[in-house]
This record gives sequence, structure tokens and C-alpha cells, in this order.
Amino acid sequence: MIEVRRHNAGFCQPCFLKHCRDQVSRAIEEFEMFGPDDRVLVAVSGGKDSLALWDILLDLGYQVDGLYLGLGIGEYSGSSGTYARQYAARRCAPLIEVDIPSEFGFDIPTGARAAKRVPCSACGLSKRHLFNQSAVDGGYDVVATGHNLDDEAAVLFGNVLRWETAYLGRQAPVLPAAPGFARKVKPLVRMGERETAAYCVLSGIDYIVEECPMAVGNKHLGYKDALNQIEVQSPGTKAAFYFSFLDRVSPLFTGIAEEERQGLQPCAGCGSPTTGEWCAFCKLVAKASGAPLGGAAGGTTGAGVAP
Ligand code: Q46
Ligand code: ZN
Repeated sequence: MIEVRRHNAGFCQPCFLKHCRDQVSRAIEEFEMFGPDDRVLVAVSGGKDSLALWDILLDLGYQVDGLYLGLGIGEYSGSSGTYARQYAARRCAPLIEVDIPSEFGFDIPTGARAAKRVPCSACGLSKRHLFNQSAVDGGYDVVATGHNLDDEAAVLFGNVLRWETAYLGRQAPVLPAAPGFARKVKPLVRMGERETAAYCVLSGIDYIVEECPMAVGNKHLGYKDALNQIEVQSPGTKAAFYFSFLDRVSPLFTGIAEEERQGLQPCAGCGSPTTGEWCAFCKLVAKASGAPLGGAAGGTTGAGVAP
């Protein structure tokens, strides 16, 4: 029996798997994420959330391929890639691979040090850039990521604590497509991370259990812990916090995010939309390689597809 306290419900194995598929279907429909004719690229890290998402989308019959980014974070990257490839092989599903060290000449820890950023900041901007670039290059309509309810509630909590209004305007389960940008969607917003873990275990999906070593001490984990403590006392608070924000508060901030999008122009290096002359990823590549902007190695996503 799998208990989901938020829904005040317990499920046997087949009913739990159906419940997970239903939650994803409901999110896709409710937020108009994509339809059966759209080509979806799901960003897979080898972890429970992204593999559960890929599995559910395949089972629901969507056209969905995987994208794995090699971050160059030691053994963690080695084994997370193995889990992503194993899953792709098991489902005979195409997996695009982009390896940052071999294609752009740096790994995330080194790039972060060179750019004087914390690793998760260098990593996050690289992911955003390369997910989008891979989707645009590959002719995909949509990029889907495995952010779950716990992730979204924790990000919201952090943004509210600092009243990051532009981030609040962008924190939606769907970001529409725009010139140079594929649509971004988060179909797991109705599932907690305990549920995605249980989904993988009950479906026989192997995933990397270790956290990324760079995550130690990051604020996001602290916000998750704080919300988890509240959730124990009052089940359902996390979902109420996030979904009430979407219903009642987020429309107040979308104008601010929209203004930002209006001021975008193509990056002088890679052509991606950006607010300045060079995008953050091109700047990171230049700093990490020590080359001047525009002269750094690396360029296209040069993605390989397997199988
Ligand atoms: S992979 Fe990247 Fe995460 Fe590792 S460096 Fe930070 S952001 S913790 S999801
Ligand atoms: Zn660029």
C-alpha cells in the first residue's frame, strides 16, 4: 500500500501507477502543455524524476525523446549517464547526448570557479541554454523537465523570501515558445518526489540515488527541508502554496517577465536570445577556456543520438 497523505489516499501498485499517469495527464491538459502531434524533448539526468517523467510520457503515447547533458561532475556524471542510457535502451527510445567537457572544453566545477559562480549557478545556466538549443536544433516543439511539486514549491518559497518578482513572473508550469525559444513545460508539478521515487521502484526503473555532490549546502535543499517540516504537520500545505500561487498571485507578475522577453536580441556568439550582446552561456564558455568572447572552443550542440 502506497500512502499519499496529501490526497488522504492509499493505493495498491497498479492503482498507484495509474494515479501517477493520471496526475501527469491532468497537468498536461490543465496547463495545455502539449498534444499528441507535438515533438517533446525530455531532459533526463538519470534521476528518479526525469526517468519517471520519460516513462509516463512514453506510456501515455506522446512523441518523446530524451536529452542527457554530461556535466563533467566526476563519478556522479559517469553513473548518471549510465542510468539514462540504460533506460533509453530498455525502452528503445532515442537519447540525445551533449557532453559539456568534450564539446565546450570545461566541466561544471572548473567553469564555475573560472566564472566566479557557485557550481549550481553555472550548471543551471548551462542546462537552460543547452536544453533550449538542443530542442531548437532538433526541431522539437517542447522541452519537458522533471521538476516536481517539491522542487517548484521550494523555488517559489525562495523567490517569495526575496520577492524576486521577475522570477515569480516566470515560475509557471508552461513557458510559451518565442522566437529562438522552444516551449518549456513541467508535467510533474502534480507529483511529489516521494511519489516519483515510488513510481520508479514499482516500475522497475533503476535510477541514480546519490545526490549531485555540488548540491551540498545549497539553499534549495534548505527550503525543501523547511517545507517538508511544515508538510508533516499539515499535509497538503505544499500543494496549496504552489497551486494557489499559480491561481491567484502569478498573474500579477507575468507582465514583468514579459517585459524582459521583449528586450531580447540574438547572442553575438551562438544566436540564442539574450538581453545583452553575449548570452550567459557564451560568457561562461569564454571564461572557462580563458579565450576572448567569440574565440572560445565549442559551438553547436553537436548532439549524438542513441540508440
Ligand atoms: S546537477 Fe547542477 Fe544540480 Fe549538481 S551542480 Fe547543482 S544544479 S546540484 S539539479
Ligand atoms: Zn551565446
